[in-house]
Amino acid sequence: MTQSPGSVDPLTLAAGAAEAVRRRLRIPSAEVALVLGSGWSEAVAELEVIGRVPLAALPGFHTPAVAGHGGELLAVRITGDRCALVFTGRTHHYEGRGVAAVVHGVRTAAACGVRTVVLTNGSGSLRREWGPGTPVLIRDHINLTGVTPLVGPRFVDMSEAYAGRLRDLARTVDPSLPEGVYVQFPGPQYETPAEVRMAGVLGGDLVGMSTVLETIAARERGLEVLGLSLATNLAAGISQAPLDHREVIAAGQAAAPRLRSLITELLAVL
Ligand code: 8IG
Repeated sequence: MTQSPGSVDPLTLAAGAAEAVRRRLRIPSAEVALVLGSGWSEAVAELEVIGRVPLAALPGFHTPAVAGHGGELLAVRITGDRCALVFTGRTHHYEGRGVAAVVHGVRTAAACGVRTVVLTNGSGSLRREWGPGTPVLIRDHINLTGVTPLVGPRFVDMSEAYAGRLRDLARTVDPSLPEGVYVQFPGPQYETPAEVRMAGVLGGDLVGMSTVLETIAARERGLEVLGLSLATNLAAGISQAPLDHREVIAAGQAAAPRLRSLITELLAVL
């Protein structure tokens, strides 16, 4: 029987999942994990896949519910004997499985020995100049979900949640990458125009429904985080057009060649 996060201690569940990952993927170790969000599924197309397992076959994982998200864990070769773990989809907070389920991938990666996690997502942009298909480095975040994956006196430092060192490395690969503040809303409904204006007043540049809780869990485990957001639409009220998830998928497809080289070159330098 597959245990669900919540019924056992989350770190014990992650340790068990990591054991299953090592057994199923037959890789000695991985230093980097990559989580593919909306619009990013094509980004690993150039990488050599050396192992794959359905997420649902690993303790504590579920098949992601969102169109455009995959449901596998891949092992890809970076260079020589260096490997990365790639989660082709994620569990979102709005799926209602609880916060521990949302961050189980990050905790499992940490239990596999990963030191660096690359979290990608699709987002709505508050900046007109970051039109659909613009990749943006996440400099900082604002958690508007009202929840946290941490329980108890875990006073984790979040003053550099997204490592400046990794953002600098990303800019060696693509100097044109802008930086912004990502605001996680609970979803699954998109924002009202008033909520988007609020996010802007608070200092946000991008709005989305993921990543922030995973970053918190990653920092608690001591992982360095690189956040990459693909602005797939202008946020509600920035553009007058209604939002449509198909637009998200189309923006990802249009940006695919750029995202492919970005991810391939990035993994080589991380
Ligand atoms: I893709 O405009 C994508 N995800 N909250 N708002 C929120 N999430 C998103 C959006 C958006 N676009």
